[in-house]
Amino acid sequence: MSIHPNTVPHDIPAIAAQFDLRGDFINATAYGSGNINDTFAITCDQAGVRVRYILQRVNHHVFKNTAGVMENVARICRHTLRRLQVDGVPDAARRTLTLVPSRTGADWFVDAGGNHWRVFLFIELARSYDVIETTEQARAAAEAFGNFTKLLVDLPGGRLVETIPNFHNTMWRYGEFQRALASDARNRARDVRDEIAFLQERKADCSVVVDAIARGEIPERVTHNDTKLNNILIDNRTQRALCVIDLDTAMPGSALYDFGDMVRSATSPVGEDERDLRKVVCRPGYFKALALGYLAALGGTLNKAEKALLPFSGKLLALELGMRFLTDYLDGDVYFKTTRPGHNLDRCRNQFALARSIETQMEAMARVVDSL
Ligand code: ADP
Ligand code: GN1
Ligand code: MG
Repeated sequence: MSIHPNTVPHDIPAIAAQFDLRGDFINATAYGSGNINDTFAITCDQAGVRVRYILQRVNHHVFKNTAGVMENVARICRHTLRRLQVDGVPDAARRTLTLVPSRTGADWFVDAGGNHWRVFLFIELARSYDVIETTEQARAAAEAFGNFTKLLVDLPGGRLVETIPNFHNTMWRYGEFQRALASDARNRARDVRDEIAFLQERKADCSVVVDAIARGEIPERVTHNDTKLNNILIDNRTQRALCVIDLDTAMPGSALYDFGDMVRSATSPVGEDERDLRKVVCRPGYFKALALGYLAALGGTLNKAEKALLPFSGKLLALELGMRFLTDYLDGDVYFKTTRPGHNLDRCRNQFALARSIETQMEAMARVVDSL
């Protein structure tokens, strides 16, 4: 395994001291299970009370325009808070991410090594789930992600920065896979003949949404683009979706990317790391719950072409992510954080198994969408 850029240690107390934290630093622990950024929970003593913050290092190998990412995030946070306050929604500070300014009053801090750091208020009494537990969570999460797109319709200040160009351009991703395969930097292609064949048989799927966008049938919307279930905080007490987090990829996109990524991440009873592929299946009850929730928020907004492609979008996003894991495996594990040899390949197989499961259910899924 290569040394991933994210394994480099940092002086966390010194970095925390660069932010306007209201209290004395007590400790910092690595937090969460994200694949990209480094996340820490910081505990401070605030005049006798323990308060926590989230400190994050934005992965600048993944997000090349780190300042653009931070500007997007700051704009979205401010807009969301304003809207919640105008609407008189209670508990507003738990329903949106809130940036804590640096000592110089900026929204983020850049250290001597060029790392971009930010701090959010820690949203307490809520948590994210790597594997969904109930259909009610699925419905609530889908509604929250749908409302996120709705909320950003009138975001002031123009178009958001495209933080990762071509992020969900599946055809471009296919080109990247072909590039990795041709160079075969780690001599690993020989281990993945079946996966390569699986993907090549589905090459035509990769252009379905991008072509529909190019023809003007699918509109551009502000989407989250990383709607896996652990990017939403669910309230411990009410079990309702509380706050959409991980806003780094929020940018112009398609509703199909958000819905598809939810189907991919919330319908299987096991997570992306599961190696027993017999357990990786798309459960129809969870698909229905996601469709119910998403359409409750955006049913009146989505056009006919978008609705018609909702079942396909789950297959597409599972295929796309599996392809991204495969590409990273071929490249030598340089993009996603990995914790064991073959981790990316295992994840690829998991996502391809899920794509296969969705593929067999697309007609039934279409009937569900029609019935809603
Ligand atoms: P990554 O991009 O690496 O996935 P995230 O922004 O999703 O990073 O954060 C990782 C995890 O940290 C989340 O899944 C969530 O559990 C937790 N988290 C992030 N922000 C907050 C917050 N403001 N309050 C509480 N927990 C948070
Ligand atoms: C990454 O940051 P995180 O862990 O929420 C990735 C997503 C993938 C996801 C798969 C910027 O998301 O695109 O779907 O892993 N984010 C980026 O778990 O590449
Ligand atoms: Mg995340």
